[in-house]
Amino acid sequence: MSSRRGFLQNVLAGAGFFASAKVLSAQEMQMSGDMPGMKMKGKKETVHDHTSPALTETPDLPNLPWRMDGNVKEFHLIAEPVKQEIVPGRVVDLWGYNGSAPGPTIQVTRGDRVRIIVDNHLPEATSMHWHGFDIPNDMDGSPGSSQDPIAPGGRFVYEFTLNQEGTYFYHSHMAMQEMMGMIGAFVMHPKETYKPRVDRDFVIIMQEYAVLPNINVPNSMNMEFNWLTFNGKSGPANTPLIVRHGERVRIRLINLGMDHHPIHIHGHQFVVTGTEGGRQPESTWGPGNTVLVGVAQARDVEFVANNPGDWMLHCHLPHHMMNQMSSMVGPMSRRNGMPPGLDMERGMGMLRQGSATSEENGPSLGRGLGVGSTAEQTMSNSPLKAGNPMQPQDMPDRQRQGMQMGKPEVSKDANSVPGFPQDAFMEGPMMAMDQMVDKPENFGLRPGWSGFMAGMMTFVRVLPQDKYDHIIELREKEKGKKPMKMDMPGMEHKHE
Ligand SMILES: [Cu+2]
Repeated sequence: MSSRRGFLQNVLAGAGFFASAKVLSAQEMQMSGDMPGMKMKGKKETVHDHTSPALTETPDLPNLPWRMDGNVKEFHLIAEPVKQEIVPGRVVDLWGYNGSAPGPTIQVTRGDRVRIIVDNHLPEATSMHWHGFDIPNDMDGSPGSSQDPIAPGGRFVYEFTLNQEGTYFYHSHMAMQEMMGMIGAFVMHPKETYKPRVDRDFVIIMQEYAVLPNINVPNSMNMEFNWLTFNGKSGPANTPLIVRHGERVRIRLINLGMDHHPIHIHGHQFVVTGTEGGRQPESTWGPGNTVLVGVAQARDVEFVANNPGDWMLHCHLPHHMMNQMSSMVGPMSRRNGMPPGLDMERGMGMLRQGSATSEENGPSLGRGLGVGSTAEQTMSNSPLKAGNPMQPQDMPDRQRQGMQMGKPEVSKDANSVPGFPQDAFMEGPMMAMDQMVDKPENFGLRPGWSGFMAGMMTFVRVLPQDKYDHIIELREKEKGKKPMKMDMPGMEHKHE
């Protein structure tokens, strides 16, 4: 086995095939694209192939291209540090694959022989586990038992035949690396489509990060999280799921983090048609609109998009519908206002010991987690200045830029109501940034929408034909402006 692998590596390295996955051209991918539904029939494909399954779209993430080597479908994954822009202006240092966290989505068909070359460009050892795959033990990617970890700068070549179908994923089997982002979707399509066939097929991967203010690296030890992502983006930066009125839709939900997420859809009832173990028999399908996706689980849901409109799809944990939750820095914001009877220095909240980011005065996330927050804070949902909510000019330029900064509507006596404020400064006009997250898929949303879509939230936009066509047209124009994308050829044109 290992000598064959070594031989292969040499051949590939010699041929210069895999300096980077990005060298695979669109043409190569197209030529090797033997996936059902991907064949280009004539110049413009207008007719669906109703016997093969719909290809999966992963909003905000690319598909992983492949090449055929004989009868083997060959993929190349690079584990590496990445800069992931979670929302506009918030770039976080994560670890992922081929430039993103999560990594690109892999799609195969039942029966495929698959080879995946994994290069480790991380500063430490890693391993690649194929979650839920029925494959030989020495291909399982369990560090220390089925293989040695892949050393920094090293490579491991996995090869197996897949006789499964459903929603699977790949991830680093090093626990803290998982919390740095190291996962990607691995969809195994059936040879022939299920009935009823879905018209649209989406993947959403859920992750969570604890990123304290003024730092770009998540604290992977923390147990409470202030950035909750779908496919590496937090609302309102997610690209909505665009579907036509009347289409049957599948959404494949995958969760890898420290929390379980109850995912809820508005305006529709769905059925759970699959788990991380594959397809469920139709006799198990009961209607629902919220599905709990536990850690390391996948849930496929299907529904007919028979109710037009812009419908929220989101995790229903209240704290997962917010961005960047953290308490303020410094003694004034972390104690109960100005204490009476103290000298001016202390009364004003001047630091007497430690720094602004010390354990005592530093930023924290929610309740009792990590540095600086062993106790509940007796503080409200700032910013709080009696009767005078924070104004746009109070914000740093970077934040103000592109934000709409409308005034929240609060009653005259708001400050006298115990509990105020709750959402007044965390949701709504103050947080709206429609222009910052503008993209074709957001066209026509109600102005100010983005102020209410933080955290694990996106839309399923169920559109009449003309609106749908318009958005696809805008998307095409946008694509023309950008350099080459790594999507599979044929894929996005399929439904036009
Ligand atoms: Cu959640």
